[in-house]
Amino acid sequence: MQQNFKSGFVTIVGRPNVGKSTLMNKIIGQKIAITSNKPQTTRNRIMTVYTNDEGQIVFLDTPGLHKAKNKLGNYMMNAANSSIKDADVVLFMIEANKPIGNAEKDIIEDLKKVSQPKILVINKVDAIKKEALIGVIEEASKLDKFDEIVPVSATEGTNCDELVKTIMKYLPFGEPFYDEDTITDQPVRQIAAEMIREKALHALNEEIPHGIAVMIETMDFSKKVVQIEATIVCEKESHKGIIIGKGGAMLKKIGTNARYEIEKMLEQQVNLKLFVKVKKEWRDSEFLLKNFGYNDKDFKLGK
Ligand SMILES: Nc1nc2c(ncn2[C@@H]2O[C@H](COP(=O)(O)OP(=O)(O)OP(=O)(O)O)[C@@H](O)[C@H]2O)c(=O)[nH]1
Ligand SMILES: [Mg+2]
Repeated sequence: MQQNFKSGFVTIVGRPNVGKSTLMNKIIGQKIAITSNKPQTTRNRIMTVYTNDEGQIVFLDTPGLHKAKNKLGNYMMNAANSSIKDADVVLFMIEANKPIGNAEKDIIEDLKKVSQPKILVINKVDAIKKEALIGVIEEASKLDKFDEIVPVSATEGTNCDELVKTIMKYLPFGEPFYDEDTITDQPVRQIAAEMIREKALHALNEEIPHGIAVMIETMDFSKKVVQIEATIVCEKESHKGIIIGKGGAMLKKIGTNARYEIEKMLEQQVNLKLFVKVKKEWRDSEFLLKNFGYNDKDFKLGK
């Protein structure tokens, strides 16, 4: 390992839907975190690793910061806030095509307490005109709380190299934390469950996506075709009907789309069977939340 190698943890925080997971996936060049145009897509802290000749960045993607309305929400906010504590550098992401509002200003106020270097990432520059971007950067400069401001487009990849370089500037020198082959801390089962949840998020509307959890019941690699059985949990009988759809059409669509993604990830053929179950108010049940895998150290009892 060269002597001046850098390594450290970089947390990405921001309001829901600003593109945190999209950016992380783009930089590491692989789809690990699921993304959607619905807020509160990410529910866990997701670690991924990016390594180049200069150093290693361990990214922590976090749930979008919002006012929690249930225990799942509390869990998500704990996951985001504890990730800030673990970081060497904090990325705060906003969207170029939305004005900086009170919600963003409140977070910036909170970030004042953070002693680590902070980079303001202005995402979605592809969605506005160049002239408008200059105005956004000017407004952001007035915030005066950030060590750097980097405009990017996570979907197009614009300026992502520049962002990596900027992050490296602020990382401490040190040995890599993970070997070069490590991409994420997420087990294959978890990524598969998330891919199913993503396809459900894309296919469903209104409040249904927020009340969905996915559990992998079996994942059997013993045959040529991987056998997966998974349950989509929802909160109401009426939601169950919509998820299944007319003659099972909706569930089939979710299943086909999810199978395609899981096959790409595993590089193997998959036979995916989906079931739907109702668990009323699971988002407020500590027992069920833990049962669904939301059980890492960010779970604070009684909050
Ligand atoms: N036009 C445009 N859209 C983007 C860009 N980056 C992300 N998006 C879209 O923004 C939406 C939200 O992206 P996510 O990556 O899921 O956002 P997130 O910040 O991780 O959201 P939460 O997990 O809910 O906090 C998706 O529809 C993305 O395709 C970008 O650079 N340009
Ligand atoms: Mg996300």
